[in-house]
Amino acid sequence: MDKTWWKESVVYQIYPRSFNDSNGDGIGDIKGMIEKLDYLKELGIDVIWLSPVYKSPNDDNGYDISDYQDIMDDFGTMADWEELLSEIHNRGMKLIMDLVVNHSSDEHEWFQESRKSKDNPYRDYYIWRPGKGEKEPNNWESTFSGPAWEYDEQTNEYYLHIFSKKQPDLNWENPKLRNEIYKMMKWWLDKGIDGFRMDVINFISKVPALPDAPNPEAKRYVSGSQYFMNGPRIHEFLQEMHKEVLSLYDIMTVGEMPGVDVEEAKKYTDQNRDELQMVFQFEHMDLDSGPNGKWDLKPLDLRDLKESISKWQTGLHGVGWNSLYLNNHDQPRIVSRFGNDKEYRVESAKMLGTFLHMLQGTPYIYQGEEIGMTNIKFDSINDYQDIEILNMYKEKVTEGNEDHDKVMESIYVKGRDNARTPIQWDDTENGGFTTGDPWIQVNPNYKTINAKQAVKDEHSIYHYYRKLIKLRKQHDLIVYGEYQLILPDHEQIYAYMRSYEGEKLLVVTNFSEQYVAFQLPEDVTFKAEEVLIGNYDIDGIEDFSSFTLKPYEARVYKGI
Ligand code: TEU
Ligand code: CA
Repeated sequence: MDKTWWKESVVYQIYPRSFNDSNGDGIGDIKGMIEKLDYLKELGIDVIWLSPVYKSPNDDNGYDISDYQDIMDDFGTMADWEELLSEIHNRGMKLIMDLVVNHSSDEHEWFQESRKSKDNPYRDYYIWRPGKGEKEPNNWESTFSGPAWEYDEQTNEYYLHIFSKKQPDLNWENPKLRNEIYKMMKWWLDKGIDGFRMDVINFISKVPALPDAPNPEAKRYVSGSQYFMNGPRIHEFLQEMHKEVLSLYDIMTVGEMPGVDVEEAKKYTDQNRDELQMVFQFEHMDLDSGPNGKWDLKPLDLRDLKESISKWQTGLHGVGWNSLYLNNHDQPRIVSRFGNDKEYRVESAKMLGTFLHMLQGTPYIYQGEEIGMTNIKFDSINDYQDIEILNMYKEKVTEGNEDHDKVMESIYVKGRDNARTPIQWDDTENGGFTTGDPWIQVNPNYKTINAKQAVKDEHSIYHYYRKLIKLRKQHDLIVYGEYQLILPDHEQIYAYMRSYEGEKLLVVTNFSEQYVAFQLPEDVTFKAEEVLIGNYDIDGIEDFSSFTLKPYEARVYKGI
């Protein structure tokens, strides 16, 4: 397997609005980020992924871009951004930017032109269709509730929007549009950035006929994802992008891809195919949902997690490359989700970190994960800010007849705002995030959970993460080793081996709050030589093949 810097890096995601506010307007900003770069360097981060900071009316917190080549006023100026880039580079870190090109904002100049008339030169930058009688062109549902089509009076046609109606989908069938995007990408790369995280990039090629999706339950709108996820021309488009842009730079690329499976991911990430380097896949994030989607709550069965992760670990080994993540700005906080944010917050956060960071792939840490930040529970729906949550609530409760309490419960468990409350820097008012009124309320647990406390306490999650990151730098085994699952049917223990050039790693993690006995299966050959890391004190290596795990305990042995 080829060795490269992006396989050996650890990435930290910044969600700008909630990171650090430097001027007291309640909104995180670029100057605020610069203030915290030393904190990230200390943590051991190699690459920063910055969620969108471009001009945007903020219908979806910056994922609706109205100018790809300018900075949002809330966040600062282009000069601030230039300073950020050079301060990141000065510290030996890299910066990757979010690339949101499945859709733009409806306030983008291209769309303003596009909607003017059917023969406007920008008309075909977007996806316009006449209605079917009084109805939308097809029955697709928007990710953020309601139809995926919006009627526009000016030309008596509808435009497609897989996300909000302020996020019209761009028409990748149009070579002019594709060239504009490539030009814009080069403009950023020429400024010296180190790569892109590509938003829903496997949605850009749609089945041209845009057919109705099967609808056996006769719902008003249904998901049309089979007609745009991994669509007919997706690999062609990515190969073209690679040729025109990506191949010209030594950069890192990761494609966010809902609905991608291992076979498809091999195609996207096989370096001989010249597409991308890695993908964010969603399989492990969907395991605690029932058949009716993310709001349909279901407890995690650890065996499902093992099956899924193992499939990806072995499937991409030697072919493509994995991304490793348990958190981002779209997911609830992992310690509240697969861990226990009450009695065992510190233990379970460290256990989950161990589980993830010892796998093969490039690890992503989402801001606040390194201090074990938890989900939020606002009493009132009015305190939530996320368009997905608000639209869903309106559709189900305000306009529908679902139970308020039941819907609030699903928001408490799965809502995206769980991950979007401001970073808790210290125990002063608003967690030191802002001196003003924060755009979304700070989690009241900031008095005990905050970065200042974590940095001071050598037993904190923060210092444990530092160690996990350092270990990856010290051992090629952790980066490149082959993965082997052990105890596939155990309901509490997730254990696996890694092996590389005669060295082995045994990772044993307890996903429960019980004391559980671990016994190394007889057909696994391993002899421990040292304890690499663990979240409880252990004496030494003597009992490595048979021991009792404490609640949420994690142990990593290195040996042969
Ligand atoms: O997310 C894409 C996506 O399909 C989901 O993760 C989805 O937004 C959501 O979590 C539904 O439950 C990307 C961005 O990460 C997300 O923040 C944006 O809202 C979305 O694309 C549109 O740009
Ligand atoms: Ca600010």
